[in-house]
Amino acid sequence: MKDIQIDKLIKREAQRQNETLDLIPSENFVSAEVLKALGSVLTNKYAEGYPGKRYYGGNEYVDQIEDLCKERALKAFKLSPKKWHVNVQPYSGSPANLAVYAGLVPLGEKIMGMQLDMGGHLTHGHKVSFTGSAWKQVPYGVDQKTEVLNYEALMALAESEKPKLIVVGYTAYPRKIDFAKFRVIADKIGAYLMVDMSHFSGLVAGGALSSPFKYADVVTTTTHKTLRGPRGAMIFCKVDLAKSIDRAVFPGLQGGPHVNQIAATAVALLEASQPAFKSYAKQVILNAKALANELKRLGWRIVSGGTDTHLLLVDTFARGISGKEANDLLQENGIIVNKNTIPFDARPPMDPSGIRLGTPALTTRGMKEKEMAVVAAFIHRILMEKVNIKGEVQKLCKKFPIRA
Ligand code: DSN
Repeated sequence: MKDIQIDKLIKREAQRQNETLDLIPSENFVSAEVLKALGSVLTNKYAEGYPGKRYYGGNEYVDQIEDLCKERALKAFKLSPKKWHVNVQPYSGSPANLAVYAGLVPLGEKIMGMQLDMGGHLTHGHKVSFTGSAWKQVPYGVDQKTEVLNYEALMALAESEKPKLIVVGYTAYPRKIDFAKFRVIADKIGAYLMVDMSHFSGLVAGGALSSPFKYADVVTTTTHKTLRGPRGAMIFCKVDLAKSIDRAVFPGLQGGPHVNQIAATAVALLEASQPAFKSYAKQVILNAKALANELKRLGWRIVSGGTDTHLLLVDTFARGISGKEANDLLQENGIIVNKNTIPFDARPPMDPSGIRLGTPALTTRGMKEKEMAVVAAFIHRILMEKVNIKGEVQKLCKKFPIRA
């Protein structure tokens, strides 16, 4: 690159990624092919509209790219185009969720979503998000004793509040979700059931977690988490909702789609349809379980007692260490996590009681259960003995270089 300042910073970031352990559950490392599509000439093109119906000329190849991406998206999740439609234009997860509400829920109506501090997302109707001012959130959480969803309580809440749409799928919930039970709840009150599978879509594509498509009316996902694609998002919906969703995305909320991003998503979807991705998805969960079990053995309280997915929440404050303190100590040693509230947290979000750990990125580097035990021991020593083991962390990183 001629721009030496940016070039230097990109190289430093690559080095940072290589020399640290990324345990942020929403991050991952894309392939060289995904990067190539993302950095291609497709970024030069305007393509407002949809394939065959664009507002600009010169879209003959772009149309084929978007159609191919849609075809691969349906195939990756084993969906029939007779029943399911997909929109691959959302710029990211937040506009995707906003588009669903804009397309299906009249302004001012109720959306039932998980509270942010219990593991939900801002765009599930939190008051500081536009989704919480344009619509009214009916917040729900987990059971205080078990720290998992209580479906009877959810049914009672839905029946009393009668939201028009229920959002399921979270950013910090380590357990399996019973989509069938949510379907029963939604049917009881005539609400749409929307699953935001952003965190676990790669695990669904890889067959390691059960699919929400049998039960949901709409499914949103980002493309850059467990799915291991570029930053972006997709909205899947039943075909009868396609017009409302497409109109909400464009021209409702967005202008020209990012064609380079759509092409890179298509590449990632092809990768996610390969047998190797099945092993990856399975290993992500095995690794998360191994990490949780080892931390438990070392005396750490794991929220809900463990994990069924790619992530876990550690109640560090149970040992007198705040989430921020844990985050900072780990970062000094090259272990990158994020501080996180735990259910019914008495501490503020900027310095909560826990940390959130996830295994998608380390699994992409090729790490397995054996390495998870080493990582758990690193975390334990850093937090309990306040040792500096940056060198040991780097040594492990070197054994598992990032391939792209
Ligand atoms: N920010 C993402 C996460 O880390 O979970 C959700 O969008």
